[in-house]
This record gives sequence, C-alpha cells and structure tokens, in this order.
Amino acid sequence: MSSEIFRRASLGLGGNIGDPVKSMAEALRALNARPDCRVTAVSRLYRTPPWGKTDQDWFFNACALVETSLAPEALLDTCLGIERDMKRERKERWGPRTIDIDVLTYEGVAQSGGRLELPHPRMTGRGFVLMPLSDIARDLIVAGRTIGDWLQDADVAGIEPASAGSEWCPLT
Ligand code: PH2
Ligand code: MG
Ligand code: MG
Repeated sequence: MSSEIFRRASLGLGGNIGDPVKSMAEALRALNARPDCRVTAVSRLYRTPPWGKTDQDWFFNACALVETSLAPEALLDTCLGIERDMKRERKERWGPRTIDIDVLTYEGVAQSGGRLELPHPRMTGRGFVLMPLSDIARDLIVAGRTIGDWLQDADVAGIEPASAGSEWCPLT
C-alpha cells in the first residue's frame, strides 16, 4: 500500500528558440504522465520581451501547478531530465533557449544556499513569471505577499496574453 503524500509546487516555463509553445506543452505532458506528478493547473500563454539579456527574441512563457510526491530536488532533476530529453539548447546564461522549466515554489519549503533555492529568488520581480502565475495561483503567498500583490508592483511592459486559457496545452 502506498501512502505517499502529494505536495503542491509551481513551475515556470519559457523558451524562445524553435517551437517553444509545443516544447512547453510536451514538457507538461511528460510530467503529467509520471505516476509521481499530476499537473493540476496550466496558465495562459504569454508573449514576453526578453529580460536580463535584451538582444534576443521575445519569449513565450507560462506557469503550471503540480501535485507531486517527489522531494523538491527530485522534482528539479525530473524537470532538468525533461529539458535534456527534449534536447534543450542553451548558449549562455539568460540567453536564448528552446525550453526552460524552473521550480518556483514548493509547498511548505523555504531554503537557500543549495542547488535549488525556494521560492525562486527572482520570481517576485519578474513580470513574465508573475503574470502567468497569477492566472492559477493569485493568492499563493511568496516572501510574505500574494502573487497578485507582487504583480501589482511588477514591470509588465510589453507582456501580452497569447491564449485565452490553457487550451494551448492539452494534457492527454
Ligand atoms: N528567462 C531567462 C532570462 N530572460 N526573459 C523572458 N521574457 N522570459 C524568460 O523565460 C526568460 C527571460 C532565464 O531563464
Ligand atoms: Mg529560468
Ligand atoms: Mg532554468
């Protein structure tokens, strides 16, 4: 008998090479197909100007909620494995990539200094994370404030919804 506990985590997805929308949908399907992960919510898709390194193509970004029995680091390794299986290409930090999957939050866990910082240390300042995340987790509290509150103070210039809902990502 298994009595595994499933905890909620949130993920940020993005990409700006090849067909990032297809890659993000494929990544979430791969995650959902695992017995230890259930994708329970998918945000709208967004078109976002490049942040950090601005001389590159615009990104597509989205967020998802998962329930998982994996520990945080194991969830990260699973996401990195999916990136690898999808032959992720990346040339430089913050530069162009085919697919990026970041673990943003993990229920009940705050940690720093290791391989996986939680919550993601830069998520509260990034419009391309906060906009999609607020579609599915507006009331989630990160660093003492809700995602909706962080979003109100964030720079969201140029960010545009590119889908009406989660139809861009059929999970089955
Ligand atoms: N990811 C980065 C760097 N810059 N800009 C946008 N708009 N979207 C991203 O996902 C993104 C970025 C590094 O992970
Ligand atoms: Mg990233
Ligand atoms: Mg990453």
